[in-house]
Amino acid sequence: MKISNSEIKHFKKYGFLKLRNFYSNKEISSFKNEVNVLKESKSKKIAKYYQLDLSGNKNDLHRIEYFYSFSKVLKDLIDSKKVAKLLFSLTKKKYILFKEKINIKPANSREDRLHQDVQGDWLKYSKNFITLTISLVKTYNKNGNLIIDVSGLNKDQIRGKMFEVLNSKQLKKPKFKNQPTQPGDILLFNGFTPHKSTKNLTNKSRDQIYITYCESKNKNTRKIYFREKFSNSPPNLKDNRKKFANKN
Ligand SMILES: O=C(O)CCC(=O)C(=O)O
Repeated sequence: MKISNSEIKHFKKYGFLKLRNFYSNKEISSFKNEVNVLKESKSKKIAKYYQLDLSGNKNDLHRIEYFYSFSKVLKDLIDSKKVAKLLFSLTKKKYILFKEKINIKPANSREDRLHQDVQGDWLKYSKNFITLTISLVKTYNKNGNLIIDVSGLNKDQIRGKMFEVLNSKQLKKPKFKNQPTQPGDILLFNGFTPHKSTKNLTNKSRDQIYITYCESKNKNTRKIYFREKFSNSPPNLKDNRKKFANKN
């Protein structure tokens, strides 16, 4: 798939880009099968995170991370020439894998609050990140599609504090726009681009794959990142926070 000059310009100007039908139905069904295998996997080598649902009574799997070496299908996707070419067209630089995760937004689950990815203290690993989001299902406002600040005014600078929810008042004239997708569509956004998503108020899971690449000469960047992440935030089987039903 060849990306046009206007799409490249769009990414540079606004810090994000949506591309329709980047993956075929066949590719998506193979990714979905693999995600289901990982959901069921009992392996302690991949990292799973659970979160309370909106009732505050049920712990649901909501993130799977660190599967690169344990899933051939997803490793091939991450390392594919198709993605490398796309990233090179957008940046003219060589990007390497920073982190990989599957964001599961189960039925009846909470929102993801406004943030810039670099607020996770990412700037110590690299100055530039791009996340490739692949929709495995249709996403729309009711099941919590991604909502991106499309103003292009906040895509080059960190605006929020580390590990804190971003307040839209901290942003320069943000313009939030829903980013509904069909299976096979992708969204690309950089590490500064503010984004969030609403609750999933449907009875089906909203599953997306998020692969983040970064510009770094250090081949161990991902390893170092995950080592630090797991020591600060180890995989959990239970969301230990107090019940927060409908508060956020
Ligand atoms: O899965 C979502 O809806 C948003 C997640 C997100 O913003 C993130 O993982 O950085």
